[in-house]
Amino acid sequence: MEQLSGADMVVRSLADEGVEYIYGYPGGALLHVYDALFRQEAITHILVRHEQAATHMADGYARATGKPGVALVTSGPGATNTITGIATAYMDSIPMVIISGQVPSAFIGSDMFQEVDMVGISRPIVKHSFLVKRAEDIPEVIKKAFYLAQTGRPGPVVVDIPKDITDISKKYDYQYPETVQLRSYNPPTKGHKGQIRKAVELIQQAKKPVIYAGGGVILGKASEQLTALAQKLNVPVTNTLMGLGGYPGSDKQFVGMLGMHGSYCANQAMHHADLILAIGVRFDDRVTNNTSKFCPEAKIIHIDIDPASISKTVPADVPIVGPVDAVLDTMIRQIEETGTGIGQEALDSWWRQIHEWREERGGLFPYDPGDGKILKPQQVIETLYEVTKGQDTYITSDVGQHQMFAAQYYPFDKPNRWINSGGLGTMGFGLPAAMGVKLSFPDSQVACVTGEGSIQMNIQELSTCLQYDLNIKIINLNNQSLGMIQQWQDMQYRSRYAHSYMESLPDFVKLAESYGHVGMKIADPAMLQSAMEEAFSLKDRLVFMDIQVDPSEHVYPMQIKDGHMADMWLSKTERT
Ligand SMILES: Cc1ncc(C[n+]2csc(CCOP(=O)(O)OP(=O)(O)O)c2C)c(N)n1
Repeated sequence: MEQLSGADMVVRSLADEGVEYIYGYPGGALLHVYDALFRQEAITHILVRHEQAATHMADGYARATGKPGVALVTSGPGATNTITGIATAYMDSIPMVIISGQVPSAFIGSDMFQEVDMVGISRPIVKHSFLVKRAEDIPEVIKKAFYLAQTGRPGPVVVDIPKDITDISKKYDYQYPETVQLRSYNPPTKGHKGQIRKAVELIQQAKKPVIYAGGGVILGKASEQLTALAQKLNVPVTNTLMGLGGYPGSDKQFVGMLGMHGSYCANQAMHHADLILAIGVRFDDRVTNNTSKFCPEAKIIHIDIDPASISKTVPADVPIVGPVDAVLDTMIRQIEETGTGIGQEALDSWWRQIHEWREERGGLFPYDPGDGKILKPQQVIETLYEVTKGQDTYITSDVGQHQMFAAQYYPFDKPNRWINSGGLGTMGFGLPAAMGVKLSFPDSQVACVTGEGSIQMNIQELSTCLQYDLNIKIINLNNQSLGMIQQWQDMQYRSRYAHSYMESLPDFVKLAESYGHVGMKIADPAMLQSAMEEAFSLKDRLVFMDIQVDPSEHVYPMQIKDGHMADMWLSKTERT
């Protein structure tokens, strides 16, 4: 049998697992592993400038490819710098493996230099964690970590490895296991047929059905099944922020995103529905508004891989635990056998109502274009779509108004193309996530929609972009303020802008240039389209577009706190 050191086993196990990229940053506790990385070619290591960015890169890679992302960090501050990234992945159920160095086994608990209890600190935000005790265990632990990260409801897994265990002078038998056994971890492989039958019966009796589909459809690779089912039934579909692209955004059955900043049409449809087919969603508070007023007339079918998600905030009438693709396959087969059953007359009248809601507002997300002298953020996203549509484009975002504008105005027709931190809402996510995507899809367009607040949270990664030729496009919707905070301050604190105005901002053009990239500043609405076309034509350059937008713009609709789904502000002066 092949003999390898602990450090070499770590790297070989990752290669045998099929890992292509590791995003990392070295340190004392990891030097053996870095030496092993130096002596191999199977895996490409990307040297980030901050460990938080390593986790977001791994996360962006995972969201775009569907495969687990891998981050490698040293003990102590290296490990703690990953916490926000791990929590971001945990909240959105993203498969990720984080390998952290640890002080030598004999010194654990002695407050040694750069010692931190990584397993303890990360426990509430991981799917599982391992502290490796013997070098011989490394292959099996890594196999288990990947298995756990990507099966069932995916999530991040930490593998903490003390330095002595990776010692390059000691060798052990190496064999990467083909399978793993984990007692008491048996994620479901199919849904309960009887429950699916009950769901089909409810669908067949419905008069005002809506499909409410979330990130679970994308994670569960079930977009095809969702689209087939929705089109077979001819019912309206809404997506959560995490589910965008799970159903084609430009299809006529799509009524827009729902929830806090969802479309008038989607929120009305949900509120008045008599049946909600909830697929891979978690009835998040940013969707439901006050749960006691949630969809009063609706029966609820809830499909999810994670039994803990079912009836967590809103009780389900028909719960179905199982992988979304398999459950929908069975559901489609049953419907094909029995017919959709939905009465045509009732469905026609429901569609008439849906169209009325749509027309009443003049579209899904109408906005006031103003006098044409100042750029509106909505217009920037519409132009971004005009310039990139038809190409295979991935859009990442940070967190704030720009994120919501991107979600509302960029129709995503395919899954895995819209990449944002929905659950934790992590500013600083967008740039490194875009880098993880661009590495895996170098020929695709990758744009990061951001704000001047968020981009500064991981701006140092512009340096990594130059080193690895990550020629993404940064669309900075610069409103000179923490826009989403100011929106809330306008709406709830009589415009008392407590610490939400950025009195000093860098010259982003010079900043981009100093990192070796192209910077563009755009303030004139007439220049927007041509500037954006130019930026996207520079395929081998990173372009930072600093776009000056109307600082007084708000994101609408906005659900009214404690109301029902369809209680919304529709503009600064109108409410439902
Ligand atoms: C790490 C982090 N800190 C604070 C917040 C709270 N927060 C949410 S949106 C926002 C403002 C974002 O400003 P910017 O990036 O400029 O985007 P804009 O809203 O102006 O489009 C803040 C501070 C957060 N989501 N993440």
